Amino acid sequence: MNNNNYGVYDEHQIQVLEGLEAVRKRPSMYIGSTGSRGLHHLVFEVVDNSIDEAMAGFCTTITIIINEDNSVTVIDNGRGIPVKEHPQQKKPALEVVLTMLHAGGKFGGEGYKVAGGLHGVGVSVVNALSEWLDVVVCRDGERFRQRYERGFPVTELQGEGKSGKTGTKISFRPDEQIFPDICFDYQLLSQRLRELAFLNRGVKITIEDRSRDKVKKEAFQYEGGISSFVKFLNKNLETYPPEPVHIEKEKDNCWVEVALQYNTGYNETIYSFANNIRTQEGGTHELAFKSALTRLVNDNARRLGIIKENQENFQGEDIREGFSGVISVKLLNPQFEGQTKTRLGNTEVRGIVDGVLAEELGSYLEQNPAVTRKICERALQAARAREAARKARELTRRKNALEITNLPGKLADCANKDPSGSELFIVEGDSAGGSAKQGRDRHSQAVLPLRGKILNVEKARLDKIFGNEEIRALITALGTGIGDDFAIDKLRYHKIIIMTDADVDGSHIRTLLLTFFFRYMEPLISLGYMYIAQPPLFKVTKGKKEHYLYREEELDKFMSGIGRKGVTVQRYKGLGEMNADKLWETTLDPETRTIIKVEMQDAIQANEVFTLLMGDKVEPRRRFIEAHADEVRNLDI
Ligand code: 0RA
Repeated sequence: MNNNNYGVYDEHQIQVLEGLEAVRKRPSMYIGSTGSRGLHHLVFEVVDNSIDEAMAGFCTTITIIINEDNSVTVIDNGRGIPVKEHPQQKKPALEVVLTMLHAGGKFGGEGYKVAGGLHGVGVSVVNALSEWLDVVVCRDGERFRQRYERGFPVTELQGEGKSGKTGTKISFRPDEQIFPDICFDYQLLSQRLRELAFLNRGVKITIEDRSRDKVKKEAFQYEGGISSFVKFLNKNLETYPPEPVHIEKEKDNCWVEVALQYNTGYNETIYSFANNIRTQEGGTHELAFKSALTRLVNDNARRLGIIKENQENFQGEDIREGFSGVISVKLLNPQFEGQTKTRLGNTEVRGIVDGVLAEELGSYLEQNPAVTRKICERALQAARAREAARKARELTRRKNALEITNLPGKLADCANKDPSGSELFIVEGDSAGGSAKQGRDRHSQAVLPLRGKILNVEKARLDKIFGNEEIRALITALGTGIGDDFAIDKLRYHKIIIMTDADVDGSHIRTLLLTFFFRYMEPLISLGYMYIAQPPLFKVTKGKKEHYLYREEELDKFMSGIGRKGVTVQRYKGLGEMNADKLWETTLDPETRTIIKVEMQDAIQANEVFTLLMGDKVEPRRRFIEAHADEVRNLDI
């Protein structure tokens, strides 16, 4: 494998090899994991470099292709990676960029370079973790190409003749020695690429999937930038003002861009970004955005006499009912903090964002009195509703205290009362629930069936979920309470296992449950109590022998291994098709089953799918107050 072109190993080259060797030895240090997330990180790493070219003003189109052999190609029309000899390294700059750790950074001429988190580790990491990587650069009137294997150059940098264009094309195949499962998720890629297109106004980003029977292709290009993003969030909803408020300004070397628009729904949706990275945990930019909005609306409400002299200010949440906003900042040295390194920590950003909004949003509100009045009156309603909801909640809490020990009737509890040895299966559908109740180990396994249909119909709104009897049963069964009342020491099972069908409905229900747990019982996930069951997809019978297969890909392989004669294949469409014994054997038995632990990232992604993709299908949310009023009524009966 050492067929690289180095005649002599000088110090630098040895360092290079050691660097890439370190990446291959401990890939997770560089890309987070070698699972699906890490795999997709490779693509984003290359795309980030193209985006840097776009941010620097040199690139207008980026194309991402998933090829038939599961390699990926990223093409941009930026300046092209420099190819001339690097003065210190004495070899082509291209080779330096592709083989030296952290050499991805532009030589001189800093743009808003990303630092921190897992981003910006450099294309050399992608190179090190690829079975092969093929790079083509058009630059200086010529076209160049070089090929690498597992980080080592296996050809010289070759000229391929004249070219009038500029740009970079990188194709790579992730290394099977590093990544156990090389399967790209089109949805995951396209969601992020759409986001990047919103964040980088005008850049055309195309994604194409050639790895499946049906070729898929989408192109994203938004002249409105993050205003288009806000419109996307508010799609199909009634909105005001008709066009989002759009603010952009550079201050003290920090580029601030904000877009916002209200809708007549009740959700608050804020997306914040720093250097194109979604800051899931918020940070100084988001805090400043919220506090400036609160202050400005309160000031205007007083000025317009909507808040009277002796009345209290609106709270932030009152002002953000039905609010959709996006804030994107770009700065030189972003500090990413927090559990998932997605909170912006730079303290100077607070004052900058506050200043920009005070000026720009301040004057917008003054100059558009009709919109401002509408925003203030809306906040006034929300404040009143909040007060009423608080009273209703207090009432239900007192009532609940009296009947706290009542476990739900649908729950088939286990005999064991020690949480550390107890499991709860949350099962989709009554019939599967029935099989699970029969097939389980009654000592340690409890079963709670959820009526899938009902949940599926109501998936649109989280607060409706509280009105759903099945979900209330789930909350009671777990024993912890929710939200502010959540107490982990009351948890009745230390394994909570979601078991849904392997179809679209099943995946919706799983997404919904994960989102629910993420928002209201987050410690269940972060402390590692949540799991996903893995029921088989196929039963293959040959003679008396039965085999269970758990993945789509396994079937072909398996069938060609046993010969097709006298073989029947049964596809399980739902858990309900399996009898109790088989369910135990394949899915419940702790000795033989596989269950997958839910990671925070899974939940964050579920939440994202829920808010972003389902956000456009939502029906108007029932008021919080109504949900609570219902509870009070039910309890009175
Ligand atoms: C190093 C320096 C410059 C650009 C790039 C690398 C670069 C890397 C990638 C990766 C994918 N597409 C890319 N495009 C550019 C700066 C070039 C200059 O100063 O002319």
